[in-house]
Amino acid sequence: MHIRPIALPAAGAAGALALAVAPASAHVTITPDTTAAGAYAVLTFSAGHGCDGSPTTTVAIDMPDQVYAVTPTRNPYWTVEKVMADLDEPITDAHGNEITERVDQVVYEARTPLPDGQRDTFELSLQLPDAAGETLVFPVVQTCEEGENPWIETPAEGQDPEELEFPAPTVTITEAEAEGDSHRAGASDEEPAEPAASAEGTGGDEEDEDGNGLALAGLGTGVAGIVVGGIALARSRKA
Ligand SMILES: [Cu+2]
Repeated sequence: MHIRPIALPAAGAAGALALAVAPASAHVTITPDTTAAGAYAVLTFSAGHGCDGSPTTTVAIDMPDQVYAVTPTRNPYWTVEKVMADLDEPITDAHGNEITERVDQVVYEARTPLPDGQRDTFELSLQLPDAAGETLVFPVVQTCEEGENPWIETPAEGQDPEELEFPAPTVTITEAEAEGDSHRAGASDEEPAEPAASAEGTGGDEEDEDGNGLALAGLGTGVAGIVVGGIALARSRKA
């Protein structure tokens, strides 16, 4: 229903390639720049056609419950509005701020309707939840001058998603990236071993034990100055 034979004259190699992936690319889809758990991602939604030939006037994107904050990218052909919803219970974000509402929906409304046969994209910036393996569903209702396409279907247990007429676009979250752990990654990449890296090679607790050892050695001498020095050294090593 969403693949029109009339699209084929765009033949050539590109046309053949497009045909091979047509069922997915013709729908409303999401291209994420990252899928890593907890990462800040830009999700690019694309609408590849209107409603049975009618130009698109509104694209309303529902946010999954696990997403609280969204920053939509401006698009000169559309106005954009965030529809907020109160949370049942306030939550505290990573900066310690109390959050009482979340973005429930992002609505793009066309200043100039998007003609059928042309595509446009809508970018949403948001933090992916720390939920590797979970699939986020973003139901989209595409409204046209005549009719609408409710991209809200999800496959039933065991059902082939390709069978759906109006599948909701989704993003499946993958394992978090090992960012901020770069020195560990370096250690396993055969870079010159730093003292900390070699300590890790013989056991993760080595660093703490070093610190305790210094403090105890200081106590053993009975000289207060050395104890203080040992503690200071232990602290500086931890920092
Ligand atoms: Cu389609």
